[in-house]
Amino acid sequence: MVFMKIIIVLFFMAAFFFHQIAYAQEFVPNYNETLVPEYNLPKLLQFSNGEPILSIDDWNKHRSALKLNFAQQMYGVVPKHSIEMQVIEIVEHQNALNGLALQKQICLQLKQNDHSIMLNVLMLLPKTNKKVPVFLGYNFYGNHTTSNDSSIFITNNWVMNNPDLGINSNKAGSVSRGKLAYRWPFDEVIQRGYGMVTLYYGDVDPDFDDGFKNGIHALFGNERDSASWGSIAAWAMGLSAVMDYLADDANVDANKVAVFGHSRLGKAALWAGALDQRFAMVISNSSGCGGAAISRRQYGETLARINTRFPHWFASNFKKYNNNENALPFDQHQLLALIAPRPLYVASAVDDRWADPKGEFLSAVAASEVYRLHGLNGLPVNEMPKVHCPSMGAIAYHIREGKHDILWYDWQQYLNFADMHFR
Ligand code: GTR
Repeated sequence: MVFMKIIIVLFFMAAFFFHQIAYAQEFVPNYNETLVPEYNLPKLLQFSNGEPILSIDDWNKHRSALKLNFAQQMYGVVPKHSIEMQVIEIVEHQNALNGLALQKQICLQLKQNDHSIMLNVLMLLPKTNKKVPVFLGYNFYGNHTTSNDSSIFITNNWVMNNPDLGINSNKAGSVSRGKLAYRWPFDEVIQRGYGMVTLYYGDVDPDFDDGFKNGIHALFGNERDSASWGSIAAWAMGLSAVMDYLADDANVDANKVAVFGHSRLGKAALWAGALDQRFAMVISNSSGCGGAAISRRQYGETLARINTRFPHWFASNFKKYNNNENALPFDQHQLLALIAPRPLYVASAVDDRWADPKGEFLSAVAASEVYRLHGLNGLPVNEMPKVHCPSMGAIAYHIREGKHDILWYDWQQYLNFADMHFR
């Protein structure tokens, strides 16, 4: 009997495994614009009963329902009870970056009953008595990868293997120190009067499918249903936890915190910005499918593909829409609209077709309607701008040369956008 059960379980495990492999091998992304299916975007200025949204008040009423819908059907609903946060330690270095910056490393503990996690937050700030605006965003492989500064702590948490960075066995070490510094132009950001705040996303929730047993999910118990939160919602919650800290930091202007993220971390930044209105600006760098890009276009990465490859990112309800995008009760232009009227930047790269640059752009164009309702101009253009021709209103968009990455060109635009809205 026991033997039979083992055989049956093994059979199902093998079937699941081969299905995943087969799917991964079968998937051929569409990069042909003429093969993008016809679709109708759900209307932005319409209540779910079909009544028109005519005022900001109407929008705010609808906004809560829309947010809930995104949570239940896509990113997942976060459990209600709150967790405790404590600042365990702040290590300061007055002369970081050759004397240019104040560096702080803050250890935040999030706790619930007997479970706790530690977030290690790295801050680089201009040396001034004034409170400064900051950019807050996750890094992919640990704080120490953002700079060669040997005082930056190395995370003990699980990290994704990456032979190029010398990361094997899911363990970070000093070999990867500074390896991604090109993504973090600390000197220039500080010289422009901004601070930079970053933490490793795996400190909040390690990025693998562990059945939601580790990371921040573990602080909330094991009860789950089809609408329960995935990892993107967990990372969004981590950003809000850091915001809780920043609200009290003496060096930070808490009314000018721009939350940003690249790729999967751009998806997390958008969802954090939609949920937490303390983020005064939101920047999505190549966030693609499940981020800024319109799902209904099915260009590049699709819902079926993202849900198969990363089953832990979203609520399991989201899988209902695999190859069934038209059944979605919303699309990603509505996620962007949840950020209105706060300034929003959407950026793409030419060679990053997987993230569907055009789909990201169209989403920003569509979301502009809600910015206009607020008396703002949204994105100033309706036609896709040429490469390296950023367009900036309350919504901004650019497409740059090159691949899926966050580069100095992107940062230059984000700094200009911040100057436009924060100065
Ligand atoms: C890809 C994934 C994208 C994007 C990217 C990244 O494999 O398909 O949705 O998130 O990873 O985060 O770099």
